[in-house]
Amino acid sequence: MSTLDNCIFCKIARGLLPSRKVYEDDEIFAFDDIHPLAPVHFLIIPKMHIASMAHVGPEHGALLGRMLLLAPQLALAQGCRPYPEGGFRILTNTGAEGGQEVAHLHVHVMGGPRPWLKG
Ligand code: DGP
Repeated sequence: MSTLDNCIFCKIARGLLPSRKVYEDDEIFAFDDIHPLAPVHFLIIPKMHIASMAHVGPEHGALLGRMLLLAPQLALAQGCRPYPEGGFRILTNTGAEGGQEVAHLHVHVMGGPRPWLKG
């Protein structure tokens, strides 16, 4: 599996940096965001280093599909109320103008009672 030595999310996925783990399997790791914008706010990442959504290709289709399929399941497990009263937001910032700060592909999953800090 390709990882980058100087990537904080590669280190978190490998357990070299602490995080509050939400989920883990062979390919995927999920953990609470350190600066939550909502009562529930976690990140789903691939364990392999992919810099952003601008770097994905057809070979990543199954992995991305699995990451997205996990979101509703994990959102409920982390305390989001069911659709339609509850729900959640899925967001992936990409590149500088897309607001991406960490150059390792991650899907934000946010939810819980409003108001939230943003949006
Ligand atoms: P983005 O702007 O989409 O690249 O969001 C990066 C998010 O990652 C941001 O909401 C804060 C979070 N984050 C950054 N560093 C760490 C860390 O070391 N641990 C955890 N748990 N989250 C982090």
